[in-house]
Amino acid sequence: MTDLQTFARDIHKGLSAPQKHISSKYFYDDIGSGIFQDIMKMPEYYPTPCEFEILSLQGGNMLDKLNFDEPFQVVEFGAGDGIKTRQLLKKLVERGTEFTYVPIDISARAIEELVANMRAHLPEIRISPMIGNYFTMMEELSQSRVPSLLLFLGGNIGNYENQEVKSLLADFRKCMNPGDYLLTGFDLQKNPATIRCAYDDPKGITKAFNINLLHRINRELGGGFKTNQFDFYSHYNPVNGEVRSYLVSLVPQRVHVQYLDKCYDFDRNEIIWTELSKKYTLPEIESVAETNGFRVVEHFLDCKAYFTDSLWTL
Ligand code: AVI
Repeated sequence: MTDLQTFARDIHKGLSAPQKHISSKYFYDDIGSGIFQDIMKMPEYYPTPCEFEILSLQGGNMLDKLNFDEPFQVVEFGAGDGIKTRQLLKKLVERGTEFTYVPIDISARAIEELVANMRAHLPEIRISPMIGNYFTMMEELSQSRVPSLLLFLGGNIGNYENQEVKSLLADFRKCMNPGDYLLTGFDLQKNPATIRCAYDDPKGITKAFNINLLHRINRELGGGFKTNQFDFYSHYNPVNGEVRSYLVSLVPQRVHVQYLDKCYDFDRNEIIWTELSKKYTLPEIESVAETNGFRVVEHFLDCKAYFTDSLWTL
């Protein structure tokens, strides 16, 4: 099945379900990835500066915990622009450690920019980029016996539901050997108002990020969405730590999607669920690690305790 066929199949499945749903993984086409870059620059979106602080100030402490006695690889899933990761890699270079950086991203454009940036700032590092989705790349990596530090940063794990977290971690385990490490970014529970502002910004950048899903269906599948007939709603539940985001149909409407040759009906105020962004507590993170066969080495938190990069081993 081509990527377009998979996209079409998932859109049909999601829009014909009783509770309409479009997976947040479809946010990240070239335009959506650009909007996400803008989100990361918003003053309300705290995860990026918090994780930057952790990697800049505590990268050395993290490296002290690694027990590699031969050259290793640093494999990053969903590498994005790599600016935060550069803080950690810089420390490795300063120590004269021998390693290869393997950034993996679905977007060829993102990988090209990252490699160019990395070469400009840290010309001495060996980079072996991979373009594609995590799952295909993990298959390839599971054949490798090179000692590895896997990075899954940015709080991406928060976008996965419980069951998906389990299978993602099982996939990570498959590409790891005893003595390898996994460093995962988790957004932590905090004042609910701080979280609400990060996911419903006054300039409407997060709204544009969500509405781009409809533009993407229009562009790639010949959809007939009138995007001004949809609004955005996002809600943080401090009891379970979940931010859930939605598109809301402002009028009763029928939308035709050419590629699928199907129509989808929306009632006034009907919602399409677009994203889960789960916020964790430290005990929850420990329980996720243990129930999935990992041992927590250490949690590295920023000074406000908003975010943690959690180092695990097998
Ligand atoms: C990519 N991911 C970790 C972001 C998050 O915070 O859940 C995506 C995002 N959605 C809205 N704003 C940012």
